[in-house]
Amino acid sequence: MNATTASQGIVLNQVGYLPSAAKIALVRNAEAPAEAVAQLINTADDSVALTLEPSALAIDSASGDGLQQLDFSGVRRSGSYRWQYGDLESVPFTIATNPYAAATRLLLRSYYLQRCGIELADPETGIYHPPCHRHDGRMAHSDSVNDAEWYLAAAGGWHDAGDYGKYVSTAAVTVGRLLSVYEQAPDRFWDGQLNIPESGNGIPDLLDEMRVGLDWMLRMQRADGAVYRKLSGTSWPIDLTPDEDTQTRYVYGISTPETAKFAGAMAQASRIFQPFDEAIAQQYLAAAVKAWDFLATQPRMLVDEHPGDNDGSGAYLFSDWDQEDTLRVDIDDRLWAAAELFLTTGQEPYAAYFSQHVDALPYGLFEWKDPSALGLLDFVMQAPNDVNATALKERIVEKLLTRADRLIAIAHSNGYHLANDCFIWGSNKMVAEEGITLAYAYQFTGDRRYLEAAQQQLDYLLGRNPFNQTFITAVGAHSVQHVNHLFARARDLLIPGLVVGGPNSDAQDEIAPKGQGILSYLDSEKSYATNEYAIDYNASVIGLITLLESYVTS
Ligand code: 9MR
Ligand code: ZN
Repeated sequence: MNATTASQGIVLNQVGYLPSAAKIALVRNAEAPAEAVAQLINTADDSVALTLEPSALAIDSASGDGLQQLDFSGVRRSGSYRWQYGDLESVPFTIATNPYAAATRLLLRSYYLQRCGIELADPETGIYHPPCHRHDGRMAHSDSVNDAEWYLAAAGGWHDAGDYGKYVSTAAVTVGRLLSVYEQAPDRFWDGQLNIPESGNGIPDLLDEMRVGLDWMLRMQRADGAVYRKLSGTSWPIDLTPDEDTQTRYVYGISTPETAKFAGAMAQASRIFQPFDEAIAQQYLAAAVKAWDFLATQPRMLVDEHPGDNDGSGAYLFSDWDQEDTLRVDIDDRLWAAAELFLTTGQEPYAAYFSQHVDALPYGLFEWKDPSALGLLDFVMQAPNDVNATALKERIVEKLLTRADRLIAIAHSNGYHLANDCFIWGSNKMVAEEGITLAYAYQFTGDRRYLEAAQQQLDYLLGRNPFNQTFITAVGAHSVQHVNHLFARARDLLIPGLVVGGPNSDAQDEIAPKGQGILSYLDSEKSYATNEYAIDYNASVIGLITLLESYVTS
């Protein structure tokens, strides 16, 4: 195959489509073949299910690809199919009532494989490591409550990403996104779904897994309610398995953004765990209130950061690499906390903070840099409908639709119909989150244009992209192979169900091509800035899939 043919092909969602979904495959860079029509072939008996003339060629300026659409949304019959157009062929894919069940399970199960402080012995994949990081952690610096000799017992939780650091910011938004979709679609998550050690305890496995993150976060709270930001070593544990990473691990300073995110996730968890475990629900609420009360003593954003803090772990703060305006303030974090505390307690002071600040913020992209959108959304979905709340909800939905309309315009302006045109670190998570916003726009209006655009964000992540590749390990016919993950690299493992960061023009790793937008991506285990996995990336993709599935009524 020469370079030209490598960039030719038919790309689509390799996992498949719900019967009612919009289904649009893309023909890439075809030279006009002798046959004028493309054929959708049913792989069961090689019969032709549909013939279609591809749409007129359009050049996608983002990738340089010449693209033609094959819109087969009208095909609803369950089965296994592939597209053929001249010499070009797609991978086989399905149309099914539950096409994403296996992928969702792998995506969810990945958290179990990321657990820290335990011996990992997974009966399904055979992945094993002895107990790791049991002595987490020592204080990195003295502060007003604890001195540097202090040992803060904070074993447990999840390794954040391909490295073994543990961070409150990503743990909180991961729990936040997943509990939010659980609350809206509880039937999609059940006990025994994931085959994890807690399966069979009467509690949905998703909630059991979220407790791993929540209970670790509890340990990161200081006696006065403030929350420490992260726990990690002082150097990156390259080539080491988790148990081989025996360096001393440190707890780094408190901050108001992390304290607020902690309060948001804990308050949310409190009401969701209430029917299952009253005692833990009370504990989560007490922790959330204590965090909020600490914030009340600190009206200004505060971050206890010292030189060298980021030598062996990520910053997750305003930094050379992350310069969004929302990282200069903590009002976005506090808004999420206020929303969840109000929804859980019904108490006035939280409602007052929320309604006083809600107009200061747009409906943004939910992530560690700005979690406010989840507070807005959960308020719309969960707040009781009294007069005040109804008016507020209308304003929030308006904000959301303003964003969704902008997303539709962006999606129409590029050939892969991406609602995100900002290719920075973690762009895949941004694509998934914009898909979630579009999905809610559909839910609030019934306008299928939003639903179709939401679907196309998932299609991109699952293979309809310039790489003809899914961005999730072990999902789809051509899945990402060389994920940047220290454990996987050290043992040459394929850990299934990991979402990677995706195209990143800054390509800080000096491995992926720089400055090429959607093409700044490389499936290389060395490309930590485009091909690393992180817990929050998985949460966004699980959220998008769950919403798309939950809208299907027939
Ligand atoms: O996902 C994070 C992304 O939003 C930031 O831009 C980037 C640089 O600060 O960091 C990403 O998170 C990484 C963390 O800093 C260190 N461990 C791996 C994380 C995923 O790549
Ligand atoms: Zn560990």
